[in-house]
Amino acid sequence: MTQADTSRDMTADSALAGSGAPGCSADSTHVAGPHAERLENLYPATPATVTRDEGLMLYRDMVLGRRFEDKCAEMYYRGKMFGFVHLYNGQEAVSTGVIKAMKAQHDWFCSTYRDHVHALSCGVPAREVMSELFGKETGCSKGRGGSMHLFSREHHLLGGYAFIGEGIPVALGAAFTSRYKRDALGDASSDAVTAAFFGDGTCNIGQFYECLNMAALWKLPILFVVENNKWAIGMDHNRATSDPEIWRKAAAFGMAGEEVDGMDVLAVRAAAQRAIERARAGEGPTVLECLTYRYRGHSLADPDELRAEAEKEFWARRDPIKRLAAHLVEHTLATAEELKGIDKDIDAEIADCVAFALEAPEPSPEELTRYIWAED
Ligand SMILES: Cc1ncc(C[n+]2csc(CCOP(=O)(O)OP(=O)(O)O)c2C)c(N)n1
Ligand SMILES: [Mg+2]
Repeated sequence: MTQADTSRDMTADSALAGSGAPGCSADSTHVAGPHAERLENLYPATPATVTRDEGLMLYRDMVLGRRFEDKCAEMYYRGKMFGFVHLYNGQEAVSTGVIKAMKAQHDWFCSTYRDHVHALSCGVPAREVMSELFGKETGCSKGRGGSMHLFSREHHLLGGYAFIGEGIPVALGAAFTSRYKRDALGDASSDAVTAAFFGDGTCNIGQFYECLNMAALWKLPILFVVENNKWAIGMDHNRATSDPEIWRKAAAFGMAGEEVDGMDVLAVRAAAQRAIERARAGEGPTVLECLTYRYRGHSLADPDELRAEAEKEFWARRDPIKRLAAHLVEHTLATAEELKGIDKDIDAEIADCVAFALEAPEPSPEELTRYIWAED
């Protein structure tokens, strides 16, 4: 039985088990709409386990992402950043769950315009990310990219991309390279896996399907990580998509597909680990659809007036950071004081990165045309 078959079976079970899932008949879920109902009806995952060290590392990464983004909002409204800025608040479990399941500076990552937190999870220093957002020379893209174009060769971040879907073929190329080095050039150590992150709205454009096709055909080691936050700017996913269950589209290409609670970092991590294992074993790609939600508007220029309060409250109650904190305390893996200590350390790191970025130099005008060609 293929993974795609397994996933199909899981859905059949889930449909049967769905009516008994906790909270699915609650009014609050119903009011929050079909995306919320889907989350409540998810096939109950085997509870994921985590060690103390791993749990603290995951917690730290999510808090870093959250507080970094909150600081970005503050700096944007204070006029320190310009251009479009898209924040990731609410979706942290996806970045942390997937990227921390992969090998730093070995595997490859490709993002979108909503890329700050992906960069941080990849290990790009907060100083470099904040500097980039201020257009400074010390930024990870030397101040030439800005919010939507973070890049780090050192941390294998292949870029944030402003056009939706633009990063998917780039990620496919990285996955192809990894396979080509091993199979055609005989480098047995070439086992890198690539993760491509993109949103629900992006799954309605051609590049997504073209890349799924090639990835399945060549059994490429890639994870198509769909961050289904229900909205594509102001378009409700359920109004724009023939079958809103994106993970099912994997089966049409004969590849594995899985849906996961994207507000549960342990569940995301466990699903990512399964997909990574398959990819490294030469079993090919996976579509991993993470059901999640962005707490803020599409960008900081969006007043966020379209979305229902009940829907926002539903997702806020499932906050991934609070959820992991509760898990760690409940399983005596950490105390509330220890977690507060981490929060404090992160606040210091954020204050440091802002001070660093404010002080950092602008790119020199003499270097206006530098970094356009590869030899630079
Ligand atoms: C090729 C292209 N078409 C249209 C746009 C305009 N656009 C910017 S964001 C966006 C919605 C994307 O939604 P989704 O993929 O769900 O990502 P999210 O913003 O929710 O993370 C669109 C259509 C674009 N950036 N690129
Ligand atoms: Mg979306």
